[in-house]
Amino acid sequence: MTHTVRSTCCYCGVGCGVLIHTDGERITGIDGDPQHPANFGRLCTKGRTLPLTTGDVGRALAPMLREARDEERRPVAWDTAIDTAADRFAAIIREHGPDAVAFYLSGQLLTEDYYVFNKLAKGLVGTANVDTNSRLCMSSAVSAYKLAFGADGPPTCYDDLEHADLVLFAGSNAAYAHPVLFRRLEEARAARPGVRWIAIDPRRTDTAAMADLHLAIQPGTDVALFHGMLHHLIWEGRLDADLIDGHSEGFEQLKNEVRAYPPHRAAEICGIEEKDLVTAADWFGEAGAALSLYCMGLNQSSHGTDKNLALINLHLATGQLGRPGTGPFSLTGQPNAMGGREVGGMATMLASHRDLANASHREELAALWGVPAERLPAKPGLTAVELFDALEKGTVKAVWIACTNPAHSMPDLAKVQAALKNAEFVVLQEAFSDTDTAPFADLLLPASSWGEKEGVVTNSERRISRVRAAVRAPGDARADWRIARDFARALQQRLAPHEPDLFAFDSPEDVFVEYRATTVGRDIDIGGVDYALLEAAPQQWPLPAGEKLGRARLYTDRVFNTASGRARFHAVAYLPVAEAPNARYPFRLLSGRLRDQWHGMSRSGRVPQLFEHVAEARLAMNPGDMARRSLADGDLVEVSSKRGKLVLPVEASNETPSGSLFLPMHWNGQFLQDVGVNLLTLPARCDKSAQPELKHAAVRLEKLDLAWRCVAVVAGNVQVLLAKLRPLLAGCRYASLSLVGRERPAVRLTMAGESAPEGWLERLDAALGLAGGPDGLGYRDEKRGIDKRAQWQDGRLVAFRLAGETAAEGWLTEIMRQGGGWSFPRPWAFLPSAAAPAGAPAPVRMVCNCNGVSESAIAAALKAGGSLAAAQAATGCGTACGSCLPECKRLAAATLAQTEHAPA
Ligand SMILES: Nc1nc2c(c(=O)[nH]1)N[C@H]1C(S)=C(S)[C@@H](COP(=O)(O)OP(=O)(O)OC[C@H]3O[C@@H](n4cnc5c(=O)[nH]c(N)nc54)[C@H](O)[C@@H]3O)O[C@H]1N2
Ligand SMILES: Nc1nc2c(c(=O)[nH]1)N[C@H]1C(S)=C(S)[C@@H](COP(=O)(O)OP(=O)(O)OC[C@H]3O[C@@H](n4cnc5c(=O)[nH]c(N)nc54)[C@H](O)[C@@H]3O)O[C@H]1N2
Ligand code: SF4
Ligand SMILES: [Mo]
Repeated sequence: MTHTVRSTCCYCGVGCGVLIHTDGERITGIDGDPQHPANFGRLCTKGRTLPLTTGDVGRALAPMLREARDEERRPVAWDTAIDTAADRFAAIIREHGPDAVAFYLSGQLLTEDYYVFNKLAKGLVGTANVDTNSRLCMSSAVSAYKLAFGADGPPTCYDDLEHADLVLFAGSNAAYAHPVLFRRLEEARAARPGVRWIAIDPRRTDTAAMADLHLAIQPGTDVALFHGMLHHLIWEGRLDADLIDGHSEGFEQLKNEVRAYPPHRAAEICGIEEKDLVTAADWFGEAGAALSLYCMGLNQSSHGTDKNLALINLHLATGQLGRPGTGPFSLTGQPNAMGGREVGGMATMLASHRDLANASHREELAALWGVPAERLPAKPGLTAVELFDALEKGTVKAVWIACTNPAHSMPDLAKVQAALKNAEFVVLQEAFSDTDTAPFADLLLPASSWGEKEGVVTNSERRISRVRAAVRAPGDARADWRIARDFARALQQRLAPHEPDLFAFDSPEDVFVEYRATTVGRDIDIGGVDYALLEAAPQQWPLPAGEKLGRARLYTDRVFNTASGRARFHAVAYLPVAEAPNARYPFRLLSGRLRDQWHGMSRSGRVPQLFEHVAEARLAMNPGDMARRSLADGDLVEVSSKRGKLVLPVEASNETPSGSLFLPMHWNGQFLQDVGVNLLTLPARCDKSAQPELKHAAVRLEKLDLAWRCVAVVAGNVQVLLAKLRPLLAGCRYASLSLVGRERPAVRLTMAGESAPEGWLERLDAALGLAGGPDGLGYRDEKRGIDKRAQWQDGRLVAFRLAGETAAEGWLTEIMRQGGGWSFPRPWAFLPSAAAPAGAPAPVRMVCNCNGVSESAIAAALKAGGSLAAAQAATGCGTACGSCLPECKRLAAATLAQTEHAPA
């Protein structure tokens, strides 16, 4: 029976509502929920392709346990898995105390999952060693909101996107990372002339390219910029005296601090023109409503909290908050980063915005939980980086990791790998079985995932939405809240058998009801919320019992959550990045997101069409820097920092400023020979938020001449092929996997080394089934080290593998991408040159992924129609999810300018 289930997208913090279509067994389709107030029916590329990521392949299907480190894991029954885990944890806790164990969670867990884990750690075990990947993501925003306003949480809502006259993107590439919000902003700007955008980003991102003013600051200099802007506004007298005098404290100290940042000096620190800084300040000061959207460019810094505070200072000083279209709006990254903060899902907080250090907060919570107040830790536990350090040192002996992939996403990965190797017992609760963390797990627990689980998530605007199951989980996978509950009960039997069952939950709703009780009377009071209400319509917090609607905006009355009720200015000083470029490591390495991939790609990396925007890992470099170093597109380089090195091809990028390099965070050991960018990053962190400086590391480059290359492209079941090819990556100097094509997708493996590794080619051919057959052809020139194979089926090229001479890979790959149609003599597959034979399809760069429209098709339609609107009507580009609209607009500007200047 086909039916439709309302739920929420599991990717980003926009929190789009979705309608999942199912035949009862499988998820068959998806649409944006027209009624959901985050997206009103829109979805981005990632959301639209979610059904393609479901099914059994690649999933963790049964609990897997190994008795000893050098053994293979073997499937076990759930009872055995839970009892073993409880025995191991209980023994360690008895012998070494509660702080010898730790939990490492995720902003992608649902609120109920998160709540159970936190109660388990803080209320049962009595440790605050429960941190999450939000430490790598939102913790600077949390610290700054608390310091400035007295409580965590953005004072803003999505409606503000439509009311803002000035939108300031600070360290946010919303065009890629929050696409549906970006669509709303584009529409708002189109509807209301006079709306201005400023983007602050060292790179010329799609977001920056669309802005009216792009401040391409030197990485890490945001505090100087915001202080310079405030200096100018103070000088111009554009301040809100009522807010400063009547509702805040600390302005005089800030004013003193800011004296040191006249615009010319601030601009010099930032490496921008003084006039641009002044323009930005003027626009901010003049705006009827100024809204800042900020994200990892501010947070992921050793001064992340200060960057946030300096921006909040600007809003407070000019009174740009508490009204429609105004406010400092921290965009959350993960779908439930906010929910994690609500339930106290970090080492530095307790449930419902309570503080560990506050004795009455501990007593309140202990009473609600029915546990002795002394059990609740009074001091912060280990934050992410500290937690893995402690595992390495052996002070923490067991770790429970859920819904995150730290062996890819943490900084300084060599250390994290050593920590996971050194741990006595590692539990990993994962939906997929092939992640970079999985090999370290002594116990791998299969989790159900999107489309299979129930609960709630809170998006960037404090809005709680229901997440609902449409199908049953594959294999033996179980819901995260349930795994946490079963383990918690088993552990309680061992540690506190005489206390009443602390985890008497029979459903996620039971958990929600208990969580709700902890919020009553707090700033995030959701006493008026239940599942039924959320199913009718998602709600913003706070929403206390008796009220009908959540609060869209906070601090509208200028009363803040501090003891005095006043907001606090913070006189922070600008400090440079922790690791400045130097003679040995002259480049700054930046990292961040691609439009169509999600983090470690365990989900998005299964969808061939999500590789069409960016096909493989490449290090983006400014063309001028490349020319100075005699580097050409595709050349292999070894990029290294003090901590590690990685071999990758370089790619010319006008987005990347001279002196900087950019590597997407996504690529990892499932797609590359090594775990990716975080081999190079550093563990330095913000002293207020403990958030690491993932965005800036000093690195150097060395061109490599790896003479022996091999390229293979093979069509078929890409999941099966990926699994077969992954073991071939490790040990190569350079190797990269990606997916190619759409209707007849293929896997592509590129590899380079000094020579062919012993037996590697034979293993490759065996994995790909290229060992021969009637429709296959081979070519070998042993003297020159050349070995090529190709295979056809029903007149189509279905596989080729070139070793030792790979020049023809470009056009052959293009043929595969376009379905394999072959109209040449077969031996032409072994032509030595890069030039495609006449009749071979021209290379296609896909811009619009939803409708499959290429760059050249858009350019042709632009030339024919004379406008973007005409091109859209002709090709459909950018008319589905709109993620490619910024790129379409850039193409239109370039193509139409060319046609105008072309001689008639
Ligand atoms: N497609 C996609 N969307 C996602 C995600 C994904 O994996 N894929 N992940 C989600 C998550 S968890 C998060 S946290 C968000 C992240 O969303 P964003 O923070 O918007 O994305 P990033 O690309 O990490 O970083 C944003 C920008 O910060 C810039 N930057 C680097 N250093 C500095 C600096 O010193 N100052 C300033 N002002 N800018 C700097 C980078 O050049 C980059 O363009 O995205 C969410 N959405
Ligand atoms: N250099 C650099 N490093 C970064 C960043 C950066 O910008 N630069 N960004 C940082 C940021 S902001 C973030 S948020 C982190 C993200 O880093 P991670 O949290 O490591 O990223 P994911 O790959 O999303 O990991 C989530 C895991 O949970 C699994 N999973 C999916 N659904 C479920 C489920 O329902 N239950 C369970 N149990 N598992 C599930 C997925 O398969 C996946 O392996 O990376 C950080 N690291
Ligand atoms: S913007 Fe895209 S990824 Fe984010 S919630 Fe919406 S559909 Fe999902
Ligand atoms: Mo994040």
